[in-house]
Amino acid sequence: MNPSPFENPVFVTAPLLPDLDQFKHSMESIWESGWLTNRGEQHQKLQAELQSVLKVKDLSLFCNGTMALLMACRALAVSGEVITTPFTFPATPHCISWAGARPVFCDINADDLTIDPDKLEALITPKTSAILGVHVFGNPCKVSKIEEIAKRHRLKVIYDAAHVFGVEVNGRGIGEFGDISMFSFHATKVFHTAEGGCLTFNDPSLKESIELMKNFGISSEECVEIMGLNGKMNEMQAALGLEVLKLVEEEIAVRRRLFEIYQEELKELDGVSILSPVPNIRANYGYCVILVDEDQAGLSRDTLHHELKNLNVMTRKYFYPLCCDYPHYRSEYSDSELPIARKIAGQVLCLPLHGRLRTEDVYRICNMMKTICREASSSGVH
Ligand code: T4K
Repeated sequence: MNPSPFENPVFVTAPLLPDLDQFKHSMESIWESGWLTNRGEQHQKLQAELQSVLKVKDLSLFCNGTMALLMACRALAVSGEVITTPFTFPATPHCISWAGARPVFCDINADDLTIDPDKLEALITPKTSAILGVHVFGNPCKVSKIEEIAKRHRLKVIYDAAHVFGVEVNGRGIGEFGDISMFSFHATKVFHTAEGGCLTFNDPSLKESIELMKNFGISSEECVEIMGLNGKMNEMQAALGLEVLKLVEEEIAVRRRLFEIYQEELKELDGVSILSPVPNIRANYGYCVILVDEDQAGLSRDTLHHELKNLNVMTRKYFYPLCCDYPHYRSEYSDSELPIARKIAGQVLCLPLHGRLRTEDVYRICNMMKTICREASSSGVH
């Protein structure tokens, strides 16, 4: 029997929302204080709490992750060429370009979808100033190898840590690796402030320049020291973050249970493999990612995406197209380059995963997928 569609669309994610009365209470105290932005009380509280939750030496809050990443590139004075991955959100290469450097795309590993350090070294030229790795879908880059290459060639290392809130590698906060890491606190992330983000860093001398940069370069009433911009997080964002933070551990636990159902239910689906957290990490279950091998599954990723959409299941093709295929970067790359990234971009699909989903919704989505795959292989339609 054909599965019946969900009554309402099931999105790939849905924001974690705190109790509204509790949030109103926070808003009242902001109203009473008359202090809405520029390092207010909520901002300072959130900064302190995140420092301990993320297990990092220092951090600086931002209005969004993209602005934070741009300022990380500027704070480290990247120039010339920056080696990065094509399998990411547009923000990653765009920040390199806005900082005045050229993104050079390196292929990815098929096992964890992060930048492949074994292919990285061949791309280093006298113009290379930095490596910008992305911890994709919660899986950390191969940080030790990258650190070793960067040291040998005296390169800066920036991590786009938009997807890895709360992730730890062998007990260390993921934000400790590299020179600077950027976390996104967008509404679609495990932890969020509606829009927001932060930079984490170990070198205390970076603090001053980052703080100056995100506040127009103003160091005192009469002194504008550098050419900064406005990257500040406001009090309403910070207050939302403080409330969301109280719920994050439970959110991750619920996501983990739902993820394990997907894992169990989909394990015998031919040609469909699920991306599992790599060993030795504390995962955050931000995404449920599958790869569809058309030859084995008997249907393409696009067909599965389309069929699920007809049943009101709104999966997403993160990250297709690859960044190297955007018009801005396209002329520099041919179709035969970056073979693993190209293959993965053609197979990847993100399934709904968030704490507002019910267990029965996940079973229902898995059953829908089994029916779609069964019918495709019996009819031979790709
Ligand atoms: N680096 C990486 C690796 C990133 O993935 C991102 C952002 C960034 C950098 C940049 O960080 P920020 O500057 O954003 O802090 C979404 C997010 O908007 C984006 O933040 C995220 N990555 C990306 C992976 O996913 P879209 O274009 O797919 O968003 P949208 O509006 O289609 O939302 C996805 C689904 O989420 C919707 O179908 C429904 C649900 N949703 C969304 C919003 C905004 C809600 O239920 N409520 C909401 O308020 O990019």
